[in-house]
Amino acid sequence: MITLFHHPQSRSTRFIFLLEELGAPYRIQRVTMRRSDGTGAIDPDNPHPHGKVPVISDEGVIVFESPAIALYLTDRFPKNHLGPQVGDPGRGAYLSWLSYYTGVLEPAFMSRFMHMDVPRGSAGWVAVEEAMAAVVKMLSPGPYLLGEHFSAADVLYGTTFAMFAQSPLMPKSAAVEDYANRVVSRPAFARAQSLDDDGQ
Ligand SMILES: N[C@@H](CCC(=O)N[C@@H](CS)C(=O)NCC(=O)O)C(=O)O
Repeated sequence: MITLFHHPQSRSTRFIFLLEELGAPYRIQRVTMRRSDGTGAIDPDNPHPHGKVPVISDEGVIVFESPAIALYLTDRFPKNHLGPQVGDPGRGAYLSWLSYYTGVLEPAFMSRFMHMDVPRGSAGWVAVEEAMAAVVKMLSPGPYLLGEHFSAADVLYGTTFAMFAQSPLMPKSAAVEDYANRVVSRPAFARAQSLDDDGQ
């Protein structure tokens, strides 16, 4: 049984989506967290080193950081084929785009949010336009990031793009909008939304 340490409307919501897609046995443990408005506090029951979410526990095995959790879960629950397994030629792209999510894409958005130029050649990430151009290229021909098949990478990217759809931080792209809509119109996403804040 997987325990998802969760706070509503946060980066952990997308892991309810993934766990629903995987058909994995799980429970949600709701935790408090520090919020951007200065309210909230780290929950002493949260095993994350900084009190962040998401975190999972698989019978005491703790995994944190979204790409690591996505990879762990798709390896652990391969039945619904949400991540290429070891030996599959698609595994390389899967690992690359999972890592890219927190290594490049999120820092690119955060740099833009902070009005910070990305120092070329020394930062490990790139400006948001350059990152999004790479994503758009990956989405052609689509329909998903890795091509034909929906994967846990789409859970990370699709939910992020849906959330930022109206944000000035996000370069406008019809391909990205279509992709985000495709991801969040999945039934498991709707189930996750209904479980997000159910007071467990
Ligand atoms: N790099 C982490 C980021 C996790 C993260 O920052 N989560 C936010 C919620 S969306 C959080 O826990 N904030 C509370 C805090 O920073 O103390 C991941 O992708 O899993």
